[in-house]
Amino acid sequence: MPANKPKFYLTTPIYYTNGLPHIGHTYSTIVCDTIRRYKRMRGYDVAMTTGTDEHGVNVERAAKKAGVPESEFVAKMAAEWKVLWDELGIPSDEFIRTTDLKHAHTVQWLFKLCRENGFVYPGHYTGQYCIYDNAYVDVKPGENCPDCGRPTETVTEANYFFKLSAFQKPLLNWYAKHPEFIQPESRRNEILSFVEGGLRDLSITRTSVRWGIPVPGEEPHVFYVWFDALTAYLSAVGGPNYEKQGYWPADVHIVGKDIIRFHTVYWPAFLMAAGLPIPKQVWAHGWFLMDAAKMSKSKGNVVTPRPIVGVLGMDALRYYLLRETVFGQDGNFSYDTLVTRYNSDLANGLGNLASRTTAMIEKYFGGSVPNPSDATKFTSDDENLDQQVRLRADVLARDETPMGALYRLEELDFSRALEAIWSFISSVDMYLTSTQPWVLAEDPTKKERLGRVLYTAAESLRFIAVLAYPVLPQTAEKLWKQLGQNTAIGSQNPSGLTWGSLKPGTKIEKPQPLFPRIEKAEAIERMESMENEPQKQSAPVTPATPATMLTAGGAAAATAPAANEKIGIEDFAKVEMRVGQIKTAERIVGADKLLKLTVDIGTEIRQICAGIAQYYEPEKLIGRKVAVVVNLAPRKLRGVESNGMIVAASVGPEGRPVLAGFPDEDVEIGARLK
Ligand code: ME8
Repeated sequence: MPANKPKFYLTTPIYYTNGLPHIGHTYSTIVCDTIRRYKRMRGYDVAMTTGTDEHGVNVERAAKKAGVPESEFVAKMAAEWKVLWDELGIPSDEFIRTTDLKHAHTVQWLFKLCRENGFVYPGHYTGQYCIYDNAYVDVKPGENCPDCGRPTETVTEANYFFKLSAFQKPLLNWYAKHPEFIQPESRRNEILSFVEGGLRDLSITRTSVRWGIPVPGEEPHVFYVWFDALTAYLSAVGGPNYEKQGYWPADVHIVGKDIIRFHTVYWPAFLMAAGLPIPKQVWAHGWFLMDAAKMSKSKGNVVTPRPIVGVLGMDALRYYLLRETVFGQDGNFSYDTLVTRYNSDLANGLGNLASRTTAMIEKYFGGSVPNPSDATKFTSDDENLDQQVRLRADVLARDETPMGALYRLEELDFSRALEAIWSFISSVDMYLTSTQPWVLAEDPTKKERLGRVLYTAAESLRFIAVLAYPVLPQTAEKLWKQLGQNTAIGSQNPSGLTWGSLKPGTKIEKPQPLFPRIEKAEAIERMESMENEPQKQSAPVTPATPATMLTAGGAAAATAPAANEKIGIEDFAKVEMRVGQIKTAERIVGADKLLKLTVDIGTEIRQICAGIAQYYEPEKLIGRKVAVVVNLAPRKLRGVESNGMIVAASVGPEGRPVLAGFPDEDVEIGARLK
């Protein structure tokens, strides 16, 4: 990988830990993951941060109600969030908790800079506060929060104030100079008129709350949760040493429209006061509604992702959320439309095109991609049809025309990008219907023509796989493999797609359905009954697992059963562990924790990434025998494919990895551990 890849940094909101993720949170995270995959394909070195916002009076009270210390309460919740993202295949590159020490240091440093620059002063605040939104609100005592409608509380306390009023002009100048900063346009107008209306100084510390980051030397002051939480974006990529990592300023903060003001007014003002770079863009998407109301835990109208993923798969959820709603606008969620989309667009649309094409190549050409003969010569009427497909494919893969899916992805216009791809899918379907390859197959003199038609369909599928990958990563990868491609689809640059690159003779895989059709009523019933089951604990409550299987950040602990839950021997037997020998080891540019290893496991040499770079010198690992989980599905870590896991003990509070090994006896490479 070239060392000079441009960096791209994006973030989800740092979610509150007072509930578990629902479809709304999942949407923001899926959006970020889609952008991350897209940008990686386009050659960027991308980092994505998500995390948990764990301080504040709300958490203080929730922990009290649960009868546990705050730290225990938030640790359990944060683990749940992290596990869910890992399980859904959308883990962040940086998962920041606002209770992390490195984060506390960054917040205190930011405050110090703002104070040294003269933008902080002591005072007293009396007014109404909404503990749910963590916002000071301009209402009278006894009135409800104008944003969420819940009761407000009167707060009187000594605070440090931030001179937000001094930033009215600098902010307006910033918005004028960077019209792309607030997206979409409608939100920009809303913020402009808010700031033009004048800004009042903001209390950024609190003395009536205990559960927060202390203001050094000023106890009992703790930081106001938004001063704290926003800073997490910066702590995740180096904090005071952000320049070393090179990801700051963020390229885009993806947020819901509920928190746009904090991100486009407070946050740039804090950064300006401290003299730090301002993020390039804040993109506020709309809300998912249930029965016309915002889906939210407090209203009890939430839908969670696990049942949907369990019944229809993660790609179906990703497709539905990104296709159904224009990015930036509100959307309605319903199981009914979800299953309708699944059956029409995924099972009948993409799934059907893929299976009919691969099945015909299997049947008529023994599973080898046929030769298109001269792909540039178009003579007969039929061949004009070929040309049309080819031209449409070329347009789809362009980023300078609004008809191109790439253009739409670049604009974060996901629904139209998908619309363009799906309209191409139906034109390829129509092409097959008009050319009737099954009729051509009956006439041996038409064999060449038949080959050309099926080549055209298969090559179209290759374009579709690459272009759909950011949204449908699992499906695109399956399709890619079905087309006999053995490169990593995630590193294909879609703008480099060239018609005719699919090699004739390539062996395709046996056709397998990408999306089995599903009966609507049954699917809905299954999802609803799973949704109504009591929430299953999926995260280990304490991280006291004795051995961690290491890839990045020990993600394997993610799906471990709770400490007291027993598994049967048949469960253990599913994990295939073998003795491997490390052949090469190198650091990965831009990933401080990871080493890229090649490991001989007896039958083959595997590439495996392990999160041990901070504890092991690569040179010293060569020749070492290790325990390897060999039947783990391959995954990408920092853009590098990892095909297995190295087993290590996790030692001490930091979880220092110590490689499991065989120092006393000589063991054969490839021997199974049981
Ligand atoms: O606000 N539709 O955290 P939060 C779409 N901790 N998106 C939704 C949604 C819905 N119905 N409900 C939630 C906080 N979201 C703060 C953020 S950032 C420094 C601190 C998404 O857990 C959306 O992105 O309440 C929204 O902005 C975010 O979750 C709010 O998450």
